[in-house]
Amino acid sequence: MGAQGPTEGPLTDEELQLAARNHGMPLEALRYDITPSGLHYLLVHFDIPEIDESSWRLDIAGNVEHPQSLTLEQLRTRLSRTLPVTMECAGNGRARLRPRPISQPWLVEAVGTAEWTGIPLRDVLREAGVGSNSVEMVFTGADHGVQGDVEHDYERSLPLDAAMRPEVLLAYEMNGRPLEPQHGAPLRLLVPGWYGMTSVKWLTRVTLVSERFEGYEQAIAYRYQKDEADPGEGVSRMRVRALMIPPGYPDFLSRRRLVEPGIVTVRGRAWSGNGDVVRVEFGVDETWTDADLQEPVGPFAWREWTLRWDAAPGEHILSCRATDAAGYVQPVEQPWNYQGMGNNLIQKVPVTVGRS
Ligand SMILES: Nc1nc2c(c(=O)[nH]1)N[C@H]1C(S)=C(S)[C@@H](COP(=O)(O)O)O[C@H]1N2
Ligand SMILES: [Mo]
Repeated sequence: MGAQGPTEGPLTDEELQLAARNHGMPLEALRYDITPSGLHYLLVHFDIPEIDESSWRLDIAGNVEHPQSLTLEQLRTRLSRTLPVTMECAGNGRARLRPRPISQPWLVEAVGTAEWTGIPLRDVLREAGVGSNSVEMVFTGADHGVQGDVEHDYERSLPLDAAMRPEVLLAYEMNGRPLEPQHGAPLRLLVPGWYGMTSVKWLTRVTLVSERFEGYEQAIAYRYQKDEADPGEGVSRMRVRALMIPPGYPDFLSRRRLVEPGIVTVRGRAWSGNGDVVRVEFGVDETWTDADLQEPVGPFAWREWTLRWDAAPGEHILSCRATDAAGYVQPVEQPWNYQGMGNNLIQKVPVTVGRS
């Protein structure tokens, strides 16, 4: 159970076990503005906890003037907000790295967009009264386990300014239905624009603290590190990324794509945690053309892109690359970090056009 270093070897039993519990979004589901709940990606570190909703409470604790212990009913009767939000796992793309960090072996599909309903966290906090020397909020989930030899509840923190943004929700519905067990029932944190680890599921407590939180999932995991000894930098907002629906149809086992020659409309989605995506380029064998962009699904959600491609017979490599409003562009060459975090290398899809 100790930390395992990156490997060049074949997939391990541990990775297979994680891959069978968690799942990505099949790329053809990029066709939906809002990902049907069952197709949304899933990542659970430990076990899905068993929670009795009638005795469950959300505690607002620590450095607050009026500590609270709220029932689900009390939360549900407050003024709610519904937001479409694109969420991506910070480890997306990890399994393509060489050497490969050992963890959930995502390829590119750890993403989804759901319509989340909940109450703005800041409304609850303003009522509780944030103590003047608070610097961070710590969010505690009901799940518990061991990672890197450290036993802990799943806990993450946010600086006050990030936590008090109006789009940060205490969410109790996903796509118009009560949260399902695997997505954090009865209540989860939802932090639009940030990688998924921030959005703590099975939330039981929000604690206002006057010092930086140093828990495992904050200070050890989710860091951009050069190597094991490097303290690194905390992972936060989602890096810009575009994905395409692989065109044509697949070979069952290899999933290699077969495409008929002629005009093919290629479609995909692009998103960023640093403002709107402003450009998507589509590449055929490294010749790039600008794609057409549709309106974003929401201020914190992906936008569709399309391109008409005249598919010539032969073998081709298709790729796509997005640029965001902050000026970030996806890398064409593989960057690397020790935990395999925030890897937004361009997607490449090999296709065979015409029967060989
Ligand atoms: N309590 C708790 N919250 C959690 C996790 C977890 O294991 N436990 N996983 C996190 C990670 S790493 C991601 S990517 C998202 C995934 O959310 P989803 O499974 O609803 O897509 O939840 C985050 N919140
Ligand atoms: Mo994640």
